[in-house]
Amino acid sequence: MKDAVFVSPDDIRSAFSAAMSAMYRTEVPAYGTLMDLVADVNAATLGADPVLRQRLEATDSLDRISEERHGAIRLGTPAELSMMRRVFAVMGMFPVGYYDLSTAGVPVHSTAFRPVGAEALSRNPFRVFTSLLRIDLIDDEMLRAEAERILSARRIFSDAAVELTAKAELEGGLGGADADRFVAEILETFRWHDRACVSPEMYHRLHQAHRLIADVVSFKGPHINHLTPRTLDIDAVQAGMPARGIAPKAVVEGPPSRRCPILLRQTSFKALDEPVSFQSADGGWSAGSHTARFGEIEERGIALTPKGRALYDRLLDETRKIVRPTADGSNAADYVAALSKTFEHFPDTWEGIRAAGLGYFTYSVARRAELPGKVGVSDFGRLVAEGVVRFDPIVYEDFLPVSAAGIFQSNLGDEAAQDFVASPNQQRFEADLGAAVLDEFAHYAAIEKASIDKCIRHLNGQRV
Ligand code: OOG
Ligand code: NI
Repeated sequence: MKDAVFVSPDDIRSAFSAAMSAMYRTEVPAYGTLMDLVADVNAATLGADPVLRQRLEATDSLDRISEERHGAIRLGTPAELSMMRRVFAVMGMFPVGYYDLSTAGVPVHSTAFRPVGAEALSRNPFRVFTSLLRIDLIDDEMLRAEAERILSARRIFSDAAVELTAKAELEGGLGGADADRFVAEILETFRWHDRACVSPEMYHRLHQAHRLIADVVSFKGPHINHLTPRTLDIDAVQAGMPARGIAPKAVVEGPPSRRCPILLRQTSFKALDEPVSFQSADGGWSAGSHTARFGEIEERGIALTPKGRALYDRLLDETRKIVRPTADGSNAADYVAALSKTFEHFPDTWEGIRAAGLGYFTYSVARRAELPGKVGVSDFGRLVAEGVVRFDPIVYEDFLPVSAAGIFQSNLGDEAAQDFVASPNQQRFEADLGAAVLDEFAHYAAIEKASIDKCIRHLNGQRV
């Protein structure tokens, strides 16, 4: 008989996220410094705000507040992407959303592998923003063929990683010893290799085509390029970086600082120039450097409905027409001022956001009440106003393409901005992935609807 005592995918994900964190801190010491700063800022924020502390105690596990929430990798081939999908599924992470970054001058398209469902997210929300190189966007045909040849020769997963993934699929999970081995084997795929697998000349040609192409093609595997803990005060961390000897990117991406946080705010320290060696045709090694790895922080707010998202996109667009943040930070203050001003048009109370249909909420019964008849969805406005039903924002768990592009750009070297013709190709991405990506809006809407249905059942049952 098969041993059916499987480790839960949530636990495998937690073990994996912890192992990545430990590895990345030793690989990139500046990242450890950032983690310390985040922990200090979070402790100070909680100390100054007992209400926030109480709320987090009730809804989150407070002791995990500063742990990593996401990381990112860049893959080279469809086969790598579809295998990565199978690997992440073992950890309860599924592809949500499609992000086309070609519009922003970055030759990739992406998805986020993440846990779905409130339960899994609360156990551990770790996600991996995963990009696939758009090799079709390399103009130089010879170079494209060379890049394809180099990529097709590499194996980014160990044999044991592939076997354990297949075993998990076949048997429906992994037992304790297998789960441990799985995490250790998968970790290898994300490890940094300071020996490039191309010659200095090839690296240079790839780099000329786009820095990101060099990053994907020149190495043995898709090294984790950043990890991102959650902060309770992103502006304080941004401001505190220079004093700890780390250089922040010019501006915080996303919405401005608000009373009611929306979507996602992110910033990072700039990628480090790291020593690597290249192998020449004669077999010798020569020293060089490569810039790819950094540390990031995130602060999350409410998930927006398509209507709320359209308003967000419009206001961001308007801001960027007034001031476009430059890479050197010289107009950062003007940008922040313009952003705050433009976003005055986005309601900044939870009830304002709810009443305008801009955000997703969960609803719950706040108090017993005498109700005149059977309650339905149409009564919700009134029940909320009367305080019978309370509502809480649903946290945004996904990413923002303009922000992601800003993060990419500032870490590829700021002169790297380049134009590609916008060419979203979700169908192609899904074919390469071997599955459709989940629709983020449908996901939040379903969580909201389930909470409303539960309330209605509760209220109607209570009335009898
Ligand atoms: C990914 C950049 C996007 C985010 O948080 O938006 C990202 C990358 O640089 O590979 O991680
Ligand atoms: Ni990121």
